Amino acid sequence: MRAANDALIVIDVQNDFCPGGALAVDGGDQIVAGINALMGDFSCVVMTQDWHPADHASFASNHAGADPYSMLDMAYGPQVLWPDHCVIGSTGAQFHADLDVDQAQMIVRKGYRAGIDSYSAFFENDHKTPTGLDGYLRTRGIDRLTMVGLATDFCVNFSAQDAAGLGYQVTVERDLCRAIDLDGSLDAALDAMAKAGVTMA
Ligand code: VGL
Ligand code: ZN
Repeated sequence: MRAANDALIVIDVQNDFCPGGALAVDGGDQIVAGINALMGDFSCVVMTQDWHPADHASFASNHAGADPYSMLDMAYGPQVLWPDHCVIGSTGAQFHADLDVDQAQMIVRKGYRAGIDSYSAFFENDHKTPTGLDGYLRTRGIDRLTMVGLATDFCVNFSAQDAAGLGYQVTVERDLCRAIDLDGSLDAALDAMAKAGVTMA
């Protein structure tokens, strides 16, 4: 069992990020069994759930003529336009059927505001609007985080960087993550996480 100040953060292990889903990540389903086993070691387990309204600004379908995986400049910075995914209430937004959700004490939903995306478990993509997770962890006395899930180069990456910036000691378990890898985004993410002081295990 890990110490009482350790938490496991399970990022976006949802149907749409697994094979057959709308934004499928290669091998996304291969990490589920390992995550289920690892959760048993932690007295604090948090899951995040990408959770978008159908008119979400990160969906290419909501921008006339825009292709999925193209870029758009938003007020808060550059944004990748994604295929519609993790729509509130849809099957794609549900956790993978084999993920042992019962082991989570807290589920943080993010990306529910139509005008702004939220990759990170801590801040929306303006890097300012909090999700509330920092308060939850601090009030539970947590200062060390292990992160796993999908996708290494987007939601895991931004969550890990934000957590390090907030003063948590952060380890990403790479074997229990899978990447989208859009135009070198995985290498860029690994670099950025290392610079932010995140440990790769
Ligand atoms: C994610 C793209 C869009 C992720 C979420 O979980 O990494 N990526 N929404
Ligand atoms: Zn999303």
